[in-house]
Parts: sequence; C-alpha cells; structure tokens
Amino acid sequence: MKMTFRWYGESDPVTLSHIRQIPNMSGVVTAVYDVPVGQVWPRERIAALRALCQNAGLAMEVIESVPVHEDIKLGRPTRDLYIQNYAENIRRLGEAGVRCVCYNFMPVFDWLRTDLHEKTEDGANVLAYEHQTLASLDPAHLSLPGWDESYTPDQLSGLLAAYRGIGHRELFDNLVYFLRGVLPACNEVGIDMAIHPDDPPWDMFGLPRILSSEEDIDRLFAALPDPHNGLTFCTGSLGAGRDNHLLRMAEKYARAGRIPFAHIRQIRYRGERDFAECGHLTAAGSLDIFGIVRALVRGGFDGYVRPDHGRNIWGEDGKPGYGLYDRALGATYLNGLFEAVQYYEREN
Ligand code: DNO
Repeated sequence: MKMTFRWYGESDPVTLSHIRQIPNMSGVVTAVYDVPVGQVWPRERIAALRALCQNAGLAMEVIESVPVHEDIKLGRPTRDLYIQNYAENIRRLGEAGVRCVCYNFMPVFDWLRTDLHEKTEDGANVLAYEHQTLASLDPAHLSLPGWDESYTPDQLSGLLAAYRGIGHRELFDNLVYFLRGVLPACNEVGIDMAIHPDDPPWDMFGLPRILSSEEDIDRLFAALPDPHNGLTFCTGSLGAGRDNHLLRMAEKYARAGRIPFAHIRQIRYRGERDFAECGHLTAAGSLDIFGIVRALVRGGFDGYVRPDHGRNIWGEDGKPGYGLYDRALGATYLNGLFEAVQYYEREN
C-alpha cells in the first residue's frame, strides 16, 4: 500500500509541506487544473508539477483526474480527436513517472451532494446527500465543487438535451470505445486507468450511470480484460448503494489485480438513498472500514490509497471534503489499520 493525499496544486490552502508531515505519506494525487477538458497537457506543466512535488519529498504517481470530454461520453464524431488527445496525455504522464490515472465516466456531473456544510453535533462540517432534495433541484443551475463548472446554464441545458438519446447501453459502449483508444498508450508507458465509480451510485436527473454496482464493474472487466483497465475502489461511492457488498468486492477485485487505487472514506446511512459523510473510523458510520482494509489486504492489494473526504474540523474552513486535518487523521487511522491487518495476516 502506498499512502497518498489529494492536492489541488499551488492554489490549494493545504501545502505540500503539510502533506509531507503526515506519517507514511509517499506522494500526492494531483492534476494540471487549468487546461480545458479535452486538450493535451503541456509537457512543461507536467514537469513543473512533478518538480514541485519531488522537491517537497513527495512522489507524483497518481493523477486525479484526466477528465473525459463529454463528446467521448456522448459518442459524437469529434470523440476520436479527444481520445487521441487523451492517449497523448497518458504518454506524457507515463514519461513523467505517473503510474495511475483516475477518471470517471459520469455524464455531465461528477459527485453530487445536497449540503456541503452540514453541522454535526460536535461542531464539525460534513457533506451530506438527501435524494428528495437533489431530485427537486434544477440540474441546469447546479454548482458543486469537484466537477467542471465552466458551463454556462445554456451550455448545460444543451448538454442535458444531448444526453436524451443516450441510455445505459450507449454510454457503456462509449466507455469501451474510449478505453480501446487509450489502453494501448497505457500499455506503452505502464499506466493503470482507474475508473471512479458513480457517486452516488444511481442515475441522476434522468442521466444514465453505468458504474454503480458489482455487476457493472464485472461487465466492464469482461468487456476489456486488459490489466491496465482498473478501478478506483471508492468505498464512499460504492458504499452509498446499500446492495453493494463492499467486502466481497474489495477482495475479489484486489485478487484480480484490478484495484490500482483506493479512496477510503466513511458514510452514515439515513434514508434509503440519504447519507452524511463522517470521520473515517468504522464506528463513526455505516461502512466496515476495518473489514474493507482486511479484504483488500487479503486480496493482495498493493496499490495507492488516499484518505477520501474528511470533515472540516478545528476551525478549518477548507474546500468541502478536502481540508487538511480530518484527512490527516483519516490517513493515520488507515495507516494503523493496514499495519495491523498486514501484521496479523503475516503471522497467521
Ligand atoms: C470527489 C472525487 C471525484 C473524483 C472524480 C474522478 O471527491 O472523488 O471528483 O475525483 O470522479 O474523475
């Protein structure tokens, strides 16, 4: 296991030197943020980012994300050009020492929450999701951190309309087409593609989502058995789907060598499709974080881990989900779990 931490680049209030001081931190998970989606990242920008990380004593082996242009997801004729650009990005990143690229294939919206600052009893701030509230929102006027906010409401409406002809089958075929185009570059330079599951794992605003369950993931691996076709095992995303058996999935996909990257976080269930995020500890929420770590270790998991979304605590007013303190506590907790489980598995 290689412990990493997400870093949003030089504008991130969390600095590399803070990250470096978290025990066992091997590297950061980052990206070139200001090149428009679909364009190739300049080599010098990649090299400069890598130098910043290395000078701080941190590796830059995981990129999250190289975003996928909507034309690729929509299967528009322009997709071939964007796929070529994507493959070129992969080559450039591989040459710069990157080993894993996290991406998602969710139409239009990335992760969605209905409250980014819910106050908890102890005064912390967390992200929360309430399905009824979300269903009542106008998708053309959403603005949330973490997804591409460069659309105007008009562009967004146009995009939503363009998806009307795209169902689960079409979207899945477009994903396979995309991966067929980029996996050769991944093989050339030794990069694992790690698709991020849908967050939350169900359709949104009538838009299809195709990576929400074990069945969905099995279908993707069956369609493309290439070992570089991997998964970001995101416990919070998959875990919001109550039918997902995370322990079984973690061990199964780790054993198959399909988990180059894990996002580990905790959620607490409320209604059937409602949840709030919380501290990483197993006892803090509904997911068996200890069991998941044990399942990963038993499956021979040897990938990158990052503590996913933390609360905002100790007066920090950080980017929702991405402050320093609670993610550092999460990393420390996860380090302890991995150490204990690995020790125990070796001795028994
Ligand atoms: C949210 C993140 C996602 C993730 C993308 C990957 O906190 O996990 O935004 O980075 O879905 O492309």
